[in-house]
Amino acid sequence: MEILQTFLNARVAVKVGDITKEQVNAIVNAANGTLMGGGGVDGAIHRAGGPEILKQCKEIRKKEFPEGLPTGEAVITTAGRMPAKHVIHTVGPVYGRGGGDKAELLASCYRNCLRLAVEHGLKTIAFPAVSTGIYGYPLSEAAKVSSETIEEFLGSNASIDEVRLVFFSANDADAFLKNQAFTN
Ligand code: AR6
Repeated sequence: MEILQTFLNARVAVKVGDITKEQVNAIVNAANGTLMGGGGVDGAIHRAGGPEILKQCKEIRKKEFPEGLPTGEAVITTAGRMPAKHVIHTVGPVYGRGGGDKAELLASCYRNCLRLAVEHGLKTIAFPAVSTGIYGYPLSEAAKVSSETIEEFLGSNASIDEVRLVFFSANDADAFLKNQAFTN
């Protein structure tokens, strides 16, 4: 599917599609703290990428996060059989659960994924709409948080060439485009 719109001198592109098919250095997974897979985009990524992803997730749990990956943080694995090279797994906030600043946690997801990409020398990264499915974060609110966070990050980091925002439906992409806060 083609690009619907670009922002920030085409360093950000918005499209509709299945993120497991994206040809980028890394795709982001909207995971949960167990890193053991799940429904939504998480299920699709593990199915498309094959068992090597879960194997590496288990290693990460054992070595680095025995209690689970905290909300807002991110880790990187292979993408297995998918066209992308890596999967960056992040855990978005559950909307409406507990206290804390949901927007700040969602911003941390985007920031930590981008930071990991930079640390691994990756130049292109595709994001799904983290937290806006099973975790219930309204897309209109998430659009503002993700766009502001991405713009701030790209403004201070020249090494990322493209951030692709991949929505599962045209409706979701439209909601994003109406509510995003990119300055150009
Ligand atoms: N490509 C792109 N976007 C997708 C795809 C796909 N193949 N599949 C779904 N989406 P969700 P969350 C969209 O629920 O809200 C899992 O069980 C979807 O339409 O996948 O962060 C995890 O294990 C929505 O816009 O993630 C966690 O337990 C967006 O991806 C929990 O769900 C995110 O929806 C995480 O919930």
